[in-house]
Amino acid sequence: MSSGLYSKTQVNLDEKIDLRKIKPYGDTLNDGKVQVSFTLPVEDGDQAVEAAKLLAKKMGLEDPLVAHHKALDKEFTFFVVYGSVGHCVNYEDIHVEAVGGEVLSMEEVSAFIKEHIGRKIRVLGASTGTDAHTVGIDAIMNMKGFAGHYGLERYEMLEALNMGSQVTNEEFVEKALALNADVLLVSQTVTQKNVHIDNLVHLVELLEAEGIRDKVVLICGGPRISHELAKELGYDAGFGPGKYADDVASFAVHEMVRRGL
Ligand code: B12
Repeated sequence: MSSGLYSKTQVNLDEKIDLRKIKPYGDTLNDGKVQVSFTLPVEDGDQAVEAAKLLAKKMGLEDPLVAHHKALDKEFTFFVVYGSVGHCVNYEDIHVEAVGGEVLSMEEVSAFIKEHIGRKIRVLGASTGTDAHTVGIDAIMNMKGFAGHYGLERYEMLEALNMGSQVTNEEFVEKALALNADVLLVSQTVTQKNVHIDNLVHLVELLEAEGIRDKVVLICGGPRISHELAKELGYDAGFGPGKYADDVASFAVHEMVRRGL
């Protein structure tokens, strides 16, 4: 990360960027332009547009402009509003808890396992609780992979089983015990009413009750999962969008070796 003032040469900026006070960039540096979208439970029309504008002002947007409004049905309207924010953040003060560590290729993961663990690793994954979304866990596990990254099922030194979606925590733990799994992968996509938090915590409690929490590498992932949240909930790591099988496998094998599993 750079510090203090610097100039970006790839865009035509005649001002210096001060990383201690960054604001959104719209048309010009520091104009603070943002776009927000939301739905209001009212019929589309002039009054609804005014309501959206007022709400945007209350959110702190200056000069809000309702750029788009569309009736979803008779009682709901969707809005896109542009405006400027006056706030800025100090980029240099931000410290993010990230998984970190070296990311190995699929072949390097296999070589690493052969050299440091000396046996195949058993990986169990599922989208748990009531969550019906499978694409995230499939992206990590399926043989064919996702976005150019082969999934864990293709890794020579991994035995990977994907249980699919809506797997209860009890079924998941039962399977983990039956397989003597080394690595557990949990996907959570629905976060409404924090259902993912309750579900993820419940799984940790079950693993602890069975006495196997310390014997596995426990990883969760999903569009709204951060490493920081995962750690808070008692997981070893958390992965969100833009992370693939190689990120997960690299973390898991290093973690196994680090903990002597
Ligand atoms: C496809 C989809 C569906 C499909 C799912 C089909 C299937 N077989 O999976 C269907 C139509 C069934 C569906 C249903 C529902 N859906 Co839906 N769905 C989506 C949609 C359009 C795409 C999700 C997706 O596939 N993303 C692609 C994958 C690859 O991305 P990803 O999950 O983020 O995965 C990446 C990372 O997060 C990470 N990752 C993910 N999991 C894991 C796990 C581990 C271990 C690791 C390491 C990494 C990892 O790696 C992946 C690759 O980088 C999203 C909206 C959107 N555009 O995102 C809504 C969305 C997720 N759905 C939503 C909702 C609300 C629902 C329903 C509740 C709707 C309803 N009222 O019935 C139901 C779910 C019911 C239930 N019981 O779960 C909301 C969730 C809101 C929230 N935050 O809670 C979204 C965001 C739509 C929205 N804007 O409202 N849905």
